[in-house]
Amino acid sequence: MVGTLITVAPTGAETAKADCPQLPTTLEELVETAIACEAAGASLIHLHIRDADHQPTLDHGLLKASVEALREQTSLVIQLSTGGSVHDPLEQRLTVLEAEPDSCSLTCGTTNFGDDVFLNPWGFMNQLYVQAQEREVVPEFELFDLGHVAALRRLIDTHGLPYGGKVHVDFVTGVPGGMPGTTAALMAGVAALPEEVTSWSATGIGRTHLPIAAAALSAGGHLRVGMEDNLVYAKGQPVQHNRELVARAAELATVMQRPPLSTDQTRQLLGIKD
Ligand code: KMH
Ligand code: ZN
Repeated sequence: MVGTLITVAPTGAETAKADCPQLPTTLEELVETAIACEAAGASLIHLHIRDADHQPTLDHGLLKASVEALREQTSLVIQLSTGGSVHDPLEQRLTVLEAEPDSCSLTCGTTNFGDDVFLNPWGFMNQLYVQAQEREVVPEFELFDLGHVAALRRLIDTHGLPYGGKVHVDFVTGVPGGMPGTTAALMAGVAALPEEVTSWSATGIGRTHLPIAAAALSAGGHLRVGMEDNLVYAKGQPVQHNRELVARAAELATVMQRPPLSTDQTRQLLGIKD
């Protein structure tokens, strides 16, 4: 497909609302953000939600309400994070799919994450993989490191293809402890991908956001942008709204002759059910 899938990851689990009041944390803010980002060119939303105190939560009722509100008010593909925050227990992360998203993240291995550890043991990945197959949810495989590519190979060999028959991966680069946000590291990851992979995207954390977007576009990849990954638009210019990052990504993609995919085209690309 010649166009570009633009994913927006608007909130994440790491930034405190107190430190960044423009971070969308309430359902109202999330819906407003999603509508604006869809209009700017995003076709998929990678979602972490917050509770009434703006703290990351995996509460089932809140997840379900968020999925329903976004489904009602946008046509975005809705991807729930199963990564949560580094403090979320594995058992609770396994309940996320009960909220019936279109897609879910599935990180292919444990990684150092700043001063913390983002835990994804083999047994957990397997349970999530099978649960996604059974619930007809399309996983997006998050690759923070080259070793995660090997784990993806092992998952496919063990369980066959995911629901929908497509394999989409997202390189999350530039996390302190994971693969660096450099073109060389990204290209090493792309070169190592299993042949079953049908599409890939990439994001760079912090100052690697823009260079990784440019590298991904030039190599035929898709883009993930958003305040989960980057809070600075340019030097001295904090991001005020996720729309700014999506609009810049859409502009870059269009200049590269790969304009943003529509939500229908993204559903087709990823094998999401209608
Ligand atoms: N918040 C990170 C610890 C995911 O969404 O699946 C994990 C994360 C990955 O953001
Ligand atoms: Zn996430």
